[in-house]
This record gives sequence, C-alpha cells and structure tokens, in this order.
Amino acid sequence: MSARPNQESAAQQAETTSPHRAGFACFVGRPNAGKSTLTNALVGQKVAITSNRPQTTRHTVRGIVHRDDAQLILVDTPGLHKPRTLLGERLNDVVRTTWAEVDVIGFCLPADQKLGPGDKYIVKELAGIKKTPKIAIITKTDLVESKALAEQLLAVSALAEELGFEWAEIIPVSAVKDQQVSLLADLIAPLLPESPPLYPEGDLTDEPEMVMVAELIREAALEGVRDELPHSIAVVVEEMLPRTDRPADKPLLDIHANVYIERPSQKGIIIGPKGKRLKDVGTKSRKHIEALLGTPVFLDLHVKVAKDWQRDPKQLRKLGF
Ligand SMILES: Nc1nc2c(ncn2[C@@H]2O[C@H](COP(=O)(O)OP(=O)(O)OP(=O)(O)O)[C@@H](O)[C@H]2O)c(=O)[nH]1
Ligand SMILES: [Mg+2]
Repeated sequence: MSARPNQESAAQQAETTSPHRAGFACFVGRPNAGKSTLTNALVGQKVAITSNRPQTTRHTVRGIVHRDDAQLILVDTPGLHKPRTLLGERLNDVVRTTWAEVDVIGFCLPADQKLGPGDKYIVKELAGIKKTPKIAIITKTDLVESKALAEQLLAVSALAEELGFEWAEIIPVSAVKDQQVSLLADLIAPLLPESPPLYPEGDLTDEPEMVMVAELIREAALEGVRDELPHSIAVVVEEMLPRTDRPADKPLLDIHANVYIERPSQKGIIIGPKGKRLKDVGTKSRKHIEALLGTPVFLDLHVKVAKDWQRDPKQLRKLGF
C-alpha cells in the first residue's frame, strides 16, 4: 500500500476547513431604515442607539461579531439623506467615506415602505463602487405580509438590474423579531477577506465609554420629542469621575453632561414642567448607563443653548463633528 490515500485525505481536509476571515461590512440606507437596530441584533448587545426619529445615528458605530470562522466588523452609518444643514452634509460625507473603505456593503431597505427616490439615489451611487460586493437587506419584515415582501424583493432586484449590477445576496430580515439575523451573518462572512481576528475576543465595539454614555442620554432625550427638536439635540459628557469619599464596596461614578439645543425657546420643552422631562431623561438613561458601565452612577444633566449648531462650523467642531 502506498501512502497516497492518506495524502489525499489531508489535501481534502485542507480544502474543507475554510480559512478564518475578518473584515468590515457597512450598513447604509435612508434614515430610519433600521440599520442600527440590525447592528445591535447581530452584535447581541446595544452598541448603537435607535429611535423612530430619522437621523438618529450621527457617526459611524462599529459593532463586532465574533464567530469561530470569522470576525465581522459591522459599521453602522448615519442615514443618507438630502442635506439641509452643514451637519447633514458632514453626515453624508461620513457615509461615502465609509462605503469606499469596507469589504461588503449592506443596503438596508424597509419592507414597509415603497422603494423611493432616496433609495434609488443611494443604490445608484453604490453601483459605482464596482469592486465591493453588495447585499440588499430588506428590513422590518415583521411589519408586512408575504405578498408585499415579495414585491419589495422584486423591486430591489430590478433596480440593480436597471443600474447594471447584481446583488451578491438579497435577504429579508427582522431585527426586532430576530428573523434571519444570523443568516445575514452567514452570508456576510464568506465575503470577507482571509485574516486573523482584528479585534480582541470579547470586544463588541470600539466606541469610547464617554461617547456611549452621551448617546444613551441622547436616546432618552429623543423619546417623545417631535418636529425639529430631535435634530436640535446634542449631548456631550464633560466628565466621568469616581466619587472620592466612597468605600470600595460602594462606588459611585459622577457623570456631568450637557444637553445642547439650538434655541432658547427649545429649553422649556426639554426641561418640561417643573423639570419633569429632564428628570425622566436622567432616570431612564442612568439605568442604561449603569448597565453599560456596571457601576452605580450619579448623573448631572444641564441644558445649554448652542445657537444654530447644526449650521455653524465652530459649534459643530465643539460638539465633535
Ligand atoms: N417592526 C420593526 N421595527 C424595526 C425593525 N428594525 C428597526 N425598527 C424600528 O425602526 C426605527 C428606526 O430604527 P433605527 O435602527 O434607529 O434606524 P436607522 O436606520 O439606524 O436610522 P438612522 O440612524 O436615523 O439612519 C426604530 O423605531 C426601530 O425600533 C424591525 O425589524 N421591525
Ligand atoms: Mg441609526
């Protein structure tokens, strides 16, 4: 007997055990399409804040999915929209820079809304990025019947055809009902380059704690406000310091944060009658912050006016844009 059969089986084995992959996939789409909710569902923890107000996400947020065969670094981006302010322009620039740099692009389209000019505009731009595989993700499938979903699948497929490219995959998901979320990860993984993991085991995001805390406060502040106000709110954490006079087994973290709005007239709405609204925002976000940091927190919130900050380059810089 020769040694051949053994050699062959070793070769076959090498073929079947696929190499480890790691890389970046970004989610793009119109505001409110469900990108951040999907990112959180894939990561299995809240790394990006979400709300039913458009333009909730204002910077790219990385969420990391660890698997045996691959590490997926998901880049959640702000919704791409027609900019009306300098902030809007900056956010769109961030999205364009991101999709030029990633290994896979996931275009998110909500199942419950007709494919509109905003979507077509985005997909047209994506068509120009020839080298990057693109996945169409129909989000929020729990909100529609199967007939409407089938129509949406056809519409997004036809749009790519019209623009002269083909989606690497088209997949319907519901992040809220956890339907097909892990299948999406299965589809993204093989499209990533061969690479060892890029982030340490256990890291779920690279967001700095201060930014996450500010975001959790903004998320609570967004709830229940309407019209222009959601866009006008920005939050900056000024300081996070352990209280010095506490015993080791009873720590307390003092967090000082400013909630910025654009006009003095908005102050009253944010603070609410007898300060009730602001107090609620504090109570609600404090719970999330304590869960995130694993320590009791004293949260000190102040409301300040940063006049027309969305249009003012100086103010934007001060607020971190
Ligand atoms: N029913 C349902 N609602 C969803 C689903 N995914 C997201 N939503 C809701 O859609 C709204 C927008 O979700 P986000 O994840 O904040 O959307 P986004 O695309 O990140 O929005 P921007 O950051 O503004 O671009 C929120 O109210 C979510 O709860 C889903 O799978 N099913
Ligand atoms: Mg978002």
